[in-house]
Parts: sequence; structure tokens; C-alpha cells
Amino acid sequence: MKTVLTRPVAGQKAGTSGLRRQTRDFMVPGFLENYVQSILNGIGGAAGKTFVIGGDGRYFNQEAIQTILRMAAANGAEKMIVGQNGLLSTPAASHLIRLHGTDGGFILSASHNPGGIDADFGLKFNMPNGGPATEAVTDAIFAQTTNISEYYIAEAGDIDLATLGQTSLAAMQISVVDPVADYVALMQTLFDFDEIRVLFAGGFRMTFDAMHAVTGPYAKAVLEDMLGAAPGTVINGTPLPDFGGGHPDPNPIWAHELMGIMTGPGAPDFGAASDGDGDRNMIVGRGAYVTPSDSLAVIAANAHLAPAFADGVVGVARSMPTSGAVDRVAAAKGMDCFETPTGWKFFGSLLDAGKVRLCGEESAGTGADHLREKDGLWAVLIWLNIIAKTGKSVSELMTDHWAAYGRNYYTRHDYEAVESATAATLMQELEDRLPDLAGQGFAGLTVQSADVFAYDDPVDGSRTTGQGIRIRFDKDARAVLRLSGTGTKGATIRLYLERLETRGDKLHLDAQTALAEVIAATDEITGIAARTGRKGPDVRT
Ligand code: G16
Repeated sequence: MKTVLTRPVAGQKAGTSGLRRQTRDFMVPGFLENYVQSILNGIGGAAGKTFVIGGDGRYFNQEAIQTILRMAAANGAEKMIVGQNGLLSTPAASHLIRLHGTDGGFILSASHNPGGIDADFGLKFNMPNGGPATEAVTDAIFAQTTNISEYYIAEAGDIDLATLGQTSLAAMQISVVDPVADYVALMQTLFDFDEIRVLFAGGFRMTFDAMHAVTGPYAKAVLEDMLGAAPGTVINGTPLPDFGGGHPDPNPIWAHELMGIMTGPGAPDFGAASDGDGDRNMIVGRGAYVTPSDSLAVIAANAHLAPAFADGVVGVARSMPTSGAVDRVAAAKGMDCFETPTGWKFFGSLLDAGKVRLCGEESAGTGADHLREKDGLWAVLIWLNIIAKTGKSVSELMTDHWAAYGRNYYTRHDYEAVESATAATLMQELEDRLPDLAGQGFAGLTVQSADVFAYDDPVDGSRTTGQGIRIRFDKDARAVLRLSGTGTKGATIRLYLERLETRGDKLHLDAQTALAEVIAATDEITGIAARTGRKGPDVRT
């Protein structure tokens, strides 16, 4: 074992989902090591512990895993469970952590951010419950990064990650496991695979875009091999270190290949995509894109059709910027409904306490109590289960849903790579003006209330403040502003715009048109385009 003395590094603060930086930063000698040692110190050491480790296959994935294995051994870990070839989707890693009752896990991914030596890399630590590190743990890890002075690393060669089975590194056991098998077995317990098989056997066609990221092997195993979807259903199914040069973010902008298929001639019945590490999802019918907020609401309304929810859904949760569509389902069906800060970790205590069974976020994350991360393929399977049971198309499901519950028109406008100081000043100045906004009129709307969201966890009593600015207007409209916690360049300002529509003849408008008033009012209040020097948002979803 080698002890390496290191100069204290500038503190590295993890964002909404672990630490994300440019790949070359992670490759600077000592950077990864300092951060990993900070994690191990921050969780109270590794001695005698077992961890899961795997990543989304992006550039530097295997090298980083080899380093972490050597460091875990030098820090006295007892066992590491590694996905074959270093691959594990985030949901599969979460499941393995829970299945084996381990002390947590390391997931190497920058999620939906591009991969490659000139792109992004990331590392997150997940807790023994399978969920992202809590605020208390990320704070402890951050504290370590500010004063770390040495790290421990075993002097050993690389481990063969291609061969399944048991091996060891110094005194530490290593188990190289099939990354797909346990996850697929779990899915079979949740959904009616027989009904979905009948659906595909009847000629139902779908396209799943794995975006050259980690979900390819999972989607092929489940959709093509087990459920009988036609060969070729999964496109871009081989994980590549640079995701084929693409941006593995499942939204209509980045998944444009799939959108082209779904709106083109001969479009299949159903389309879906997943992101770099397989926790995000996009759902699209023939010519019918489903927003993540609507997807959560439709799932909540129809969950009882899947065996996993045959006993009902006691409660649901959504992040604050996610639309209120699911709230309306919860109110109608007598489910509890919780509004949490952005970040899957905030769902963890609610799920652990059995207060909710379904959760979702506007950022393309949907999931349930079967594990403690959002789960892209799970979302696809529950949609397939609902379609198989109802016999309805995606657009019929949406039309019926809006007729029953109203439609929460929704859009997110992103201003990307804004200079950090400009973004911080804009947010602070707006925050300072919030008390004066109530009662004022902007572009035909009147502000009813404006505040900064704070959350009191109903289970552990912890309070989280500063979670985004909320502006509530009349006419059931709302705007939310927050700074992204997952970007790797400058700051990204997110603007979330929403309005409820219940008039039957107004349920099928284009979202940007339906939201024109809210967009104009918010621009008038914030002056965001002018202040960031843009003509408009960089991305509208
Ligand atoms: C991560 C978290 C999500 C969260 C999202 C927000 O997603 O896991 O729970 O909703 O960040 O992103 P931002 O702060 O940029 O709005 P992922 O898929 O990147 O891990």
C-alpha cells in the first residue's frame, strides 16, 4: 500500500447529483484520488465495508474504476461488486446496493452530459438505501475536500473487469457481475410481462433510442429478448465512450433522431429514449411527445394496472419545478402528494418511510419505490404495461387524461453557460424584489405571491432552503427560476413556466402558444434575455 501525501485541494462541491467536471479535470493526477479519499473519509472510512461500483461507460470510466478499486483496497474495504466491463446503469447500481445490503456504491457518470476526453465526467456516491448521498453526507465529503492531506492507494495492477466471477486485490474481494441480470429480474416482478408480450405479438411497434449510452444492453435484453419486440427496436444500442459524439439527454432537442422517426412516415406506435446513465427517460407516441410532468401524472392515474401497484399508491412526490399535473391526480384519487426540492435524494426519506410509492421530476426522471434512483427503463415498461392493459395509444391516453384532469401546459427555458457572476446577481436581485411583486401586473397577469422555496422533510425534520424562486400568478399560472446543479460550464438558469387549462376546447394548443402570457410576464419581471445578452433561451423543452 502506498500513502500519497497531497497538498490540500480547493474544495470540490458536489451538485444535485455528485461531482461533475470536465473529463480532463478528473484526469489531472491526484484529482480523482483526492475526491475519492474525501468520499471515503466523509462516510466514516471504508474498513470492512462492501461497495458497488460501475459507470455509464463514458471515456475514463474503466481507468477511474481501477483507481477506485486500488484505493478501496488500501482503505480496508472488504468487498467490491463491479459491473462487467465497468458498466452499471444508475438504477441497476441502486438495485445492487439494496439487493446485497451493501454500504453504498460509486457511480461514474455525468448523466446526460456528453462524454469524451474533451467532454464531461462525474462521480457520485450512493447510500446504503441505494439513493444519492444526503445533504449531510455531501457536506461531510465537501468538508474533507477542503483539508485533505493524503490518500491511500494499493500498489497493484489492473483488475480484469471483462471476466465474470470472483477475484481479489490485496485482501479485498472483488466480484465482477452481469450488469443486466439482477435488474431485469426485478423488472419482471413489477410488470405484467405476459400482457406486454401479447401487445408486441399483436404487431405493436416501438423504437427505443439508447443514445449510445448505458441502457442499450438493458433495453435489448428486456424489450427484444424477453418481451418479443422486433429486432432493431433498440437503436444506438451499443454504449460508446463518447456516446457517438451525441448528447445523451432524452428530450426532443437531443433525441432528435427519435423525434424524426416518431413524426415521420411509418412511425411506430411508441418511442422512448434514455440518458447516459439510464435514469432519465423520454416518452413519445406517434406524433405525441409527453412531457415528464405529464408522464408522472398519467403513471399515477394508471399505476394500479401494473402488478407492482395492484394494492394502490398511498402517495406521490414531485420536485417543486415539476408541474402540478400529478397533484390533480393525487387529489382526485386520495393520494398524499409531496413537493420536494430538485434532486432525487429528497425522495429517499419519503420512499424509505413508505409515504410515497411514485416520484417524478420535470428533468425527465420518473421512478418508484423499487429502488432509490429514477429509472428510465422502468418508466418505459410502466407505459407499455398501461398501453397493453388499456389498449389505448399514447395520444388517446393523453387526450383522455387532459379531459379528466385538465392540462398543465408546461415548458422549460434554459439559458446555458451564463457567466456565473451574472447569473448569481440576477437571481439575488430578483430575490430581493420578491416581497414587492405581489399585486403587480405584468403582461396581462397579476402576481399573487412570490417566494424562495424551502423544504421541511416530513420524515427527518431537516430543513433545506434556497431551492428556487416561485412566482405565482392569477389564471392558474406559475413561473419558477433556479440555477442548475448539474452543468459543467458557467451557470445554467432554468425558467419553468406553467399554466393550468381546464376548458375542453383549449386542451390541444401548442405549449409555447398556450404559455405566451406567462413567458412574457416572466421576461418582463426578470429581464433575463437582455441581462444574459441572449435573444432568448438556448433550449426550450
Ligand atoms: C440530477 C438529479 C435529478 C435532478 C437533476 C436536476 O439529474 O439526479 O434528481 O432533477 O439533476 O438537474 P439540474 O440541477 O441541472 O436542473 P441527473 O440525471 O443529471 O443525475
